[in-house]
Amino acid sequence: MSPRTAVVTGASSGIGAATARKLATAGYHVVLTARRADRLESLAKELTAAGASVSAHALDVTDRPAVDAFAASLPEVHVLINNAGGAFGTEYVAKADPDDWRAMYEVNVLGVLNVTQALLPALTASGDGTVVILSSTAGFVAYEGGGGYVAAKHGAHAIAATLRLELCGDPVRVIEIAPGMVKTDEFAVTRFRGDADKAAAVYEGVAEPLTADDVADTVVWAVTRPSHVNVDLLVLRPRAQAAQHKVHRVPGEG
Ligand code: 8X3
Repeated sequence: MSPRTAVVTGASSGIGAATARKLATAGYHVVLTARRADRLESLAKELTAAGASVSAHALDVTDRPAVDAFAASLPEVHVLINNAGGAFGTEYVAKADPDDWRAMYEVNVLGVLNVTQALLPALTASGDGTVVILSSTAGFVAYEGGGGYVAAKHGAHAIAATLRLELCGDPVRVIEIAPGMVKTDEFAVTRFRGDADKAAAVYEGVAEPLTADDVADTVVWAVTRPSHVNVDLLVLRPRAQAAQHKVHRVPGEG
């Protein structure tokens, strides 16, 4: 039997790269996509050398014609991991730049729409498709300075919830994984526009924030449940984070 094909967006780093690695280990043919072709190529090389079946496609999920061309190039798709996303800026609503909000809506909401729409025919034709949307706890709770990201992730949650209703009766399940505090190389640095000190302060004193591997583990667990089992929505946080504003910090930790 040929391996099932899984497409991962934002696969060049963080949760996307970790998920691609684990899907490859689980026996999937993994199609790596992200904007940064050089990083994709090195991940593809690493996985191929380890015996995995992978291919790499440079792709910006906000570029619809490129997404359509990418979809047309795939012979089959069984699993789509909508992971590409990000937060840009921490300004309060009163001061936020609409361009940042637009960019967050583009990648976190329209990016998911673009790729999901383009691959849905193939996912349905597979007879056993799975769409995963990596949302965030920001899809459920607001916090100061989070405005544009919170709005966008509420949008990502809305796509998952709506699509699940609309696909009821079709052979495609829709899984939403909503992580809380995850320490990755890039998420907070991007949010703080490259300010590594401010990014590090997010995790200060937190003994064990989630890692990209923790989230990838959960994504792959959900995807590999039997086809009739749909993990609708899974919220994942570190033990030290009981709620968005309730984070246990110990000086010297983290
Ligand atoms: C990232 C989690 O708390 O920064 O999606 O919104 S949070």
